[in-house]
Order: sequence, then structure tokens, then C-alpha cells
Amino acid sequence: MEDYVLVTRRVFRETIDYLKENFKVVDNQKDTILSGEKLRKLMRDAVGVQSSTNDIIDGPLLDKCKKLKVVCNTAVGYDNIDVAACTKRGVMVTNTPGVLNETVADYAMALVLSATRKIPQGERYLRQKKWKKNSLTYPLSRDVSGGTFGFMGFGRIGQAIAKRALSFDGKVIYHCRNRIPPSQEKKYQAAFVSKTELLSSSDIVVLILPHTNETHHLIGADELNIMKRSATLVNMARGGIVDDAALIRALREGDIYAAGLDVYEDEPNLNPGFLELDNVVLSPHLGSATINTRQEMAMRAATNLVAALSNGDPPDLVNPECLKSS
Ligand code: 8YV
Repeated sequence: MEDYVLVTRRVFRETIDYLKENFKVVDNQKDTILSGEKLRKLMRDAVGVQSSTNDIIDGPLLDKCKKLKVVCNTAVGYDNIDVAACTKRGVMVTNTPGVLNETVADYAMALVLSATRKIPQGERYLRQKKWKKNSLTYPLSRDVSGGTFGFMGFGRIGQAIAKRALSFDGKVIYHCRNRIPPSQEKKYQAAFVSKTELLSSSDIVVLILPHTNETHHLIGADELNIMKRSATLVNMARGGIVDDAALIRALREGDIYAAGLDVYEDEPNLNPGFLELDNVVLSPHLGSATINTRQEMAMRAATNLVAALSNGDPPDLVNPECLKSS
């Protein structure tokens, strides 16, 4: 069978055309969900895959894909891919860093504002024809300006959000595995603090870190309990970092003020408990979803695919160790 690359989800025509200049392409422009069995069948003889965050690429699947050399995720995050299993089998993994920072940061601020200023609630109130007078005392929300923004994770996207927080006269504190250099801290007027201090003193907690075994349920009942009752939690990172059942309880009981969520455990099958709450703004994983950014992400993944298969040196390789195992 002739070598081919697989593009698992619909992407822009220009990306398919670019790939076709280089390879035989099996695409999924109908954008059907590829169940485990279907994905296995389509990936079995592929030399490269342009994947999406919905595709679970693990050891058992890789064992069936003897020709596979590279998996190029159309995302900056890659917790859908078992990178260690790829490395072990000499399969390269790439992501799309850089191109989505500002777009995701805009959306994070939109969720901060929507959840804290209750913008969707106001719109519902209006649409439900409940707006009969301009009351001085109802409905009310809380201020964003001048608040303390606590970042769990402070990489490129976190820093892009911090820039926005500063323009809201916010105070920036952060906690992450590797403290950033002093010059960077100065740039964002950011103070490194412990996780407990961050949770107890932030008005807005922003989660913007990778989902790994170590960060799974990083925010659960105990952490939500430490947060201020007036605080807003925004998750722009990944489902699984937050224990959703615990968050639903905390929101229901008023342990925190509000949440703005773009990601969920087991998405798109989010916990139905969220739908019963009025103090959470729910977004279906759209942080990077602008036309320009999605075009750039798709082309960046395709560029990685072409480079990986032509010279074995893709620009966004996340597991350089794999080159030693092949
Ligand atoms: C998704 C993302 O790629 O880049 C990431 O890590 O989560 C998003 O940009 C996008 O929503 C498609 O699933």
C-alpha cells in the first residue's frame, strides 16, 4: 500500500492542498467523529497523522501502526497523546505552540469578565423579559479591575493573560513548577507564591497549565475551600485539572463566587450538574477558535508533518528523545 498521511478532522482546504503537494492524504473533511475502531483502521498504515485533541493516541493503538513516524497534534496541549509510548516506539510528537497565545488570552479575559460581571446572566435576564426597571441593587456582580489574578501555570499563554490583567490594574501572582527568570517576573510585575497563598489571596484564579498525572485534580474540594468566597475560577487549560464534581458542589454552596470554564472532564460529555448552576459560564472548548488562529494551527501542524517526514526535524518536536529510540 502506498504511504499516506491521515488528517483526522476537518481542516482548512489550504492545509489539505499543502499536504497533498507532499503526500498522499487521507482526510476527514466530513468531520465525522473517528471512534477507536475507525481511527485504528485509518491509522494502521499511515506514516504520519495530523491529529486533534479528540483523538486518543495510546500504546495499544501505536502497536497497530507499524509504519507511523509522527503524530502532529493541531493544538498546543497534547494530553490526548501518550508521549512516552510514542517515544518508546520512535514516533515523533509535535504541537502548535506560539500561534494561539493571544487568541486564548483574549478568551480567558472574556471568561474572567463574563463570569465575574455575570454578562450571560444579564443577557438571560433581558431575554426572559425580566428587565422592567433599572434597579440600583439588582442584579449586581463583582469588580474585575484592581483584583488579584492568581495564575496556576505561567507559560506563554499565562503571561499573555497577565499582560491583560495588568491593563485592568490587576495584581499578578503565580505558581508553577519552574519559577520564571526575574526579568520575566519584572515584565509582568508577577510574584511567585505557594499554591496555598495563591488560592487564598486571589480574586481570580486562572488555570493555564498542562494536564498531566501530577496536575490531575489539582483543584478539588480542599483547594476550592481555601479560595475566597468572592473569587472566580477560570479554567482555560484542560478538563481533569479540576475535579468537576467538587467544583459543582462548591459553586452550588457558594464556596466560591463564580467559574468560567472552557474545558471539562470527559468533554464534550460535561457533568450535567453544571447546567443547573447560574454562577458558571460554560464554553465548549473555544479558546483558540478564531478563523486566523485555527488556520495558523492547522498549517503549523501540517508544516511539522512535512518536516518530520522529509528531514526528521520538525520545528515543534516535543519528544526529541524519540530520535534515539528509533
Ligand atoms: C484545541 C487546545 O486544539 O491548543 C490546545 O491545546 O486545547 C485548543 O486549541 C482546539 O480547541 C481543538 O480541539
